[in-house]
Amino acid sequence: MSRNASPRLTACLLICAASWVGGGAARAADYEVVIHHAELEETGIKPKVGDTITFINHAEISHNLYLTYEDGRMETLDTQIPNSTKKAVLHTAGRVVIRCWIHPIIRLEMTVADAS
Ligand SMILES: [Cu+2]
Repeated sequence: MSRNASPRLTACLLICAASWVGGGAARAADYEVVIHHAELEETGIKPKVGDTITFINHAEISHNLYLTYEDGRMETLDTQIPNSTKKAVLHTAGRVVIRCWIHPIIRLEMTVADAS
């Protein structure tokens, strides 16, 4: 009995692992947005829920970016010194506004699509 159950379980695990890995790779993308002196690079990207945005500070000053989602939730990325990176995983569909606590002139807006 256990000789029959074991191959079936193994097959199931392989299929599950393949769909998880494959699905994950297809769903989640990684985008990079460069911060120049006092502006965020306009990328025109169209990210989805679960995608990651890496902010790269190429300015000679520190920034402190924060994301505001359409439902009002906010995420602050903390102080970002020159030549450092910060990552944000987009967790809600809809409009997201990215601004800097230190430099209110900095603003980038994007629309996050559903994951599916
Ligand atoms: Cu700033």
